[in-house]
Amino acid sequence: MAPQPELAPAPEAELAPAPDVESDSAAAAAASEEAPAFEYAEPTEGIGTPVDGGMTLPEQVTEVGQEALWFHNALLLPIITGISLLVLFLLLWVVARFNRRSNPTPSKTTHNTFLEVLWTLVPVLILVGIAIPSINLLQAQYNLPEGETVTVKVTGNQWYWTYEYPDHGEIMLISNMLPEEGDAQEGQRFRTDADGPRLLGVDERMVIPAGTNVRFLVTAADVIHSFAVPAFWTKIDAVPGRLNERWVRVDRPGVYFGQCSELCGARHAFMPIAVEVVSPEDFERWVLAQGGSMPGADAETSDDAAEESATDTFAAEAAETAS
Ligand SMILES: [Cu+2]
Repeated sequence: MAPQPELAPAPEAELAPAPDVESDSAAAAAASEEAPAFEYAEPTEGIGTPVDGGMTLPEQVTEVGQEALWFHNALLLPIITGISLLVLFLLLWVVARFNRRSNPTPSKTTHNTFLEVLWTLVPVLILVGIAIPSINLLQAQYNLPEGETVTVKVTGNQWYWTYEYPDHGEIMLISNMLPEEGDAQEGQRFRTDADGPRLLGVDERMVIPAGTNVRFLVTAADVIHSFAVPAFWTKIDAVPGRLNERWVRVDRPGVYFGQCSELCGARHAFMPIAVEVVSPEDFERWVLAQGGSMPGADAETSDDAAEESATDTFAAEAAETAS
């Protein structure tokens, strides 16, 4: 095995602003102090992680992914299998039935209109039958449904990922692969089982809320990378100077792993992706712990408070009337 290339210099120190330096406003400082600590969850084996000896597509945790998995398993695979078996049968039949020994005087027929129409029409119908659900599926992957959306800007770099949350107080994370215990330098954090499988554990995970539409804006800073998380049915190129878009909605909290899927240089194999899906409440805690803020947080809180007190008054009045 070739020796592993040198570890990319951790860009954390220069790029990530220290949280206490950034908090110039007293409010932000107070918020980050009050913010309860957020702890990463442990991955569940087999869901969002690779499986030993796994052959088929992984379990899907998005609606689009489940639809795509159905499309592959219930529609494409049976059709492919059927066509392959039919062609194999025809070949064997021709070999056995029409060789020189069993068929010494071959027929001189050259055209059969019925057969020609049939073998043109049937493939066309099969292709149309595949194309309709296929186009719907393609469209579903790109058309972000209306409603609350969390935007994450994903940037591929040689050889790490950065995640930005433009609507949540400019949170920016630099996600590097964690080295194995033996490879870690003195004092450097190394991977444990709680971080995930070998070559997939990262120091900073992307965190997104469950049951919410999440828009990924994907780009790259140097060469072409590809942002791929198999359990989300997501694989999209990260191209410098271009912004590619995909959306997911994951209802099941958990940790989901992926890898850069476009050959991008010496350490291409060492830029994993780890996405942690948490409840919306935990997402808010995480945002605050990162020194960010929820969009429209102030306005919403006062509105909610007003609404709540109104409801309380109404309830009290109703109770009084009832008694
Ligand atoms: Cu890459």
